Amino acid sequence: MWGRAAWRRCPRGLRRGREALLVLVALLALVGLLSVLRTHRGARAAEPGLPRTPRSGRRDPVLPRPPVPEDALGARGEAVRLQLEGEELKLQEESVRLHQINTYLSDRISLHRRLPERWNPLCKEKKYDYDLLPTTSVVIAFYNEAWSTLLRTVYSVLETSPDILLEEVILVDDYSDREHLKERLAEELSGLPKVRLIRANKREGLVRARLLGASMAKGHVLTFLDCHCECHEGWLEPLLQRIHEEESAVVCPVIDVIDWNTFEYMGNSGEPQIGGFDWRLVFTWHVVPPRERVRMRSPIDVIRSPTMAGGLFAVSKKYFEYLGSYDTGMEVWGGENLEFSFRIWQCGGTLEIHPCSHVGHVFPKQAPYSRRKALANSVRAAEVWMDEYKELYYHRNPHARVEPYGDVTERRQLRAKLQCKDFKWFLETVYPELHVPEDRPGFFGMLQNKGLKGYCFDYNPPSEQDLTGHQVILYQCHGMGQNQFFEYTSQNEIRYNTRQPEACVAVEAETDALVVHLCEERAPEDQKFILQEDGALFHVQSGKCIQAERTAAGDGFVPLLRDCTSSDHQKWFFKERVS
Ligand SMILES: [Mn+2]
Repeated sequence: MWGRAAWRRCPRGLRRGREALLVLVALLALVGLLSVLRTHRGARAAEPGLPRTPRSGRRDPVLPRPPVPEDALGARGEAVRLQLEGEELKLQEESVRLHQINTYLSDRISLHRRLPERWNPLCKEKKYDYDLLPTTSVVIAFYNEAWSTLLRTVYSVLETSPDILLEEVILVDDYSDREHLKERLAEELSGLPKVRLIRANKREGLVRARLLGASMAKGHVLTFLDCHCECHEGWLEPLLQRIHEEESAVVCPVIDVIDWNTFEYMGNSGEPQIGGFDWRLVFTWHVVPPRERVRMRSPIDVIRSPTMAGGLFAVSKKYFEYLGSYDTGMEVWGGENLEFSFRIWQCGGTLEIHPCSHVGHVFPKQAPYSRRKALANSVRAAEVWMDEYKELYYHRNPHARVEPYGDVTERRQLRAKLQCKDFKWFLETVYPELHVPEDRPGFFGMLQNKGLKGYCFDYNPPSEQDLTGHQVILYQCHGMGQNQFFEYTSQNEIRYNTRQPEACVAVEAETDALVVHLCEERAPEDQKFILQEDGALFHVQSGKCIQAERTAAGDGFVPLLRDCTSSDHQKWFFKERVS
């Protein structure tokens, strides 16, 4: 699902200053102090079986939902398409340019709209002992978010969360400069119960903005939400119930898509997908594997997930601190979700998705800001958690090797202190579905031609969900890995395995062109090639060799099957780097 893979979060990061460090140190000290002070309160919820008195407060939502007329725009989460022209149309287009979300439409949809019921009907029958469940602080960081998407998030939390469970909503403004987020926002929020607004004094980036919010939180559980969400009925109880049962569980809601253009809520009650990653360390979504279905006792049991998307999750505050909260060496959003996922699993926790907890999230049209700095985050994750498997990542992203990623000494010390398991354990136990490349020396990297100098195998599928079926071409070798990365395996496959699922070079019957198909458990005959000692690439099934040739149209070069000769245009070799 491209929309979900393109998952982005709101605030951006800026460069970290010495000042920020000082603030952080002070905050961490405060966190430590607060957690000591709170130990007494925390102890009660952790001991089931003791008699306890019902808490004061109500099981009803913090705020009742005001009635919204049935015929109001998008009143039940349905798609809205405004018929606009002239000035109005311009304003709508402008809002999309600015936010990558149609905020012009959002401003015309009620902040209190209802969502259609899109959970498994069994969820409705679940009973909770509200007096036993821990309380939560909902932390929402934002940077220059549009008014209506932000406010709808806040109202949605207040109008769906039981009063007895919601300690507070903490909004963290990561130094926004838009006018509507200044006085006007403070004023609007001051009229709402349980809502606190915290302002950063400078741009912190989302990781540190969230930590700022977490450090002030009074609830037992931290629930992080993105700043353009809408909560489905009953979203909170399952998360808190699970953490009540198992303090080391980090639990994500099902993230339902809200369309960036029509604001249609596209949740569905079917089985949710779980998180994975590919060897570029890009987050991916997958169907629940059979082994996990066997483990689950019912369709509404939690689903274990190797990784999380990052924006939405609940975690015991104590356990979050034990795990080392966030890696504050990360400046921007991106890659931190994989780092946290590895850390949770390798250090003894579990990462789960609860099928009964649904939260809608507006996935923007495209990332509203550059992803460049997220590279350092991925490198930090690889350096601290992946052991020798980090090489598989570097092979596919050679430029990551030279990316400055700061100091990870403390994070490695944390790993040692918590006696975390190694990455091999993670791959074998938590994510056995992920194919681990062999990357034998001399058999991966750019697949370069000898006769046509400087040209390499190149495969550029039009999009992530349209990965197979296209032709392999030859293009000038660029040494950046990615779409020019291939691996020759001991199964005689030429794998295009920077992405998930893994793809393999194949020859379609009756043609002489090379295309890319999904790899299979055992390499099918049309995917078998023998890389001979003299550099010839022999296709076993057809008995022909791969040759570099100019295309019929004359506008480029392609590898084609031809009768074997001794031509240098039929000689190939792997190279890791350009120079
Ligand atoms: Mn977002």
